[in-house]
Amino acid sequence: MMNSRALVAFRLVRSRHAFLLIVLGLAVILLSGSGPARAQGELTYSQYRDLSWAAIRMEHVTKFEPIHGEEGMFFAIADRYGTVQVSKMDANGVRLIWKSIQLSGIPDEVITADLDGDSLDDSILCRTSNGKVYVWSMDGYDLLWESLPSEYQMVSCFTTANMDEDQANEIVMIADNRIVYVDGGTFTKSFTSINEYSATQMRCGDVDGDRRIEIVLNTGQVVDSVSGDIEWEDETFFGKIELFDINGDGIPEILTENPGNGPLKVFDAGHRFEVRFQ
Ligand SMILES: [Ca+2]
Ligand SMILES: [Ca+2]
Ligand SMILES: [Ca+2]
Ligand SMILES: [Ca+2]
Repeated sequence: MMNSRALVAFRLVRSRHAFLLIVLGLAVILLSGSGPARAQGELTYSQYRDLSWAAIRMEHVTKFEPIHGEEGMFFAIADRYGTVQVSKMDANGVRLIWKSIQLSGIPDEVITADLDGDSLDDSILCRTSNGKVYVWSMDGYDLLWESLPSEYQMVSCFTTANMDEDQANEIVMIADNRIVYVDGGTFTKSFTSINEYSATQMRCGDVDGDRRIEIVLNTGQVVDSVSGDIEWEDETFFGKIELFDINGDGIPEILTENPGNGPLKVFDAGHRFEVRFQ
């Protein structure tokens, strides 16, 4: 009797021991697997490079980081059939996350932007051939704002920048040849220029270091953001422009080039001359 009970107890201990060993073994497998599994979620270098090139070079493609810190990257594509689609790319591939409603017109450009002014992108913006602008939240893809159907015939370019005192950035655009600001927090129109402009690309920045933001147009005008008047237009820019502080002095230079062929020109707007790198 005692012997059999001792045997049962021994078997019980042995089976518990085996059970603990199995649990321990599984834990080791899971833990050792969790390292590589996490790493596998991130994009490969070539995935990231290909996505970046497409997003930088194409006006119908833009990319953004997951806003809750997940692995991978998101990108939005504005297709010719009138929708904006968001997909997620990671090491496992690409999967569609969200598709917009049918938009009015054919998308001309999609961008991501920080509208609340905390320096982190929070919104996806699209302008279409019908003069419509749409804004969606990156967190849930709610439609935050759309311009009224007959408000503008044509929105030829847009960007975002803080054009006034409040923290929210403005949507800055050329709508029916006038520079228009729409507050990115309330989506109310806060400025319409009297002068008309015909640019197809615009960038905003304090390009002369006077602590007032300028609007730089690819037609060659540098426009004061408060009055909407031209500050400088001695030079004709090429088709594409970017603002970039190329010498690190805190004031962005105006970089301009033609799509396709031709040279780069760099302008110092403060001194109103072309910068020569020689
Ligand atoms: Ca933000
Ligand atoms: Ca503002
Ligand atoms: Ca300025
Ligand atoms: Ca500079």
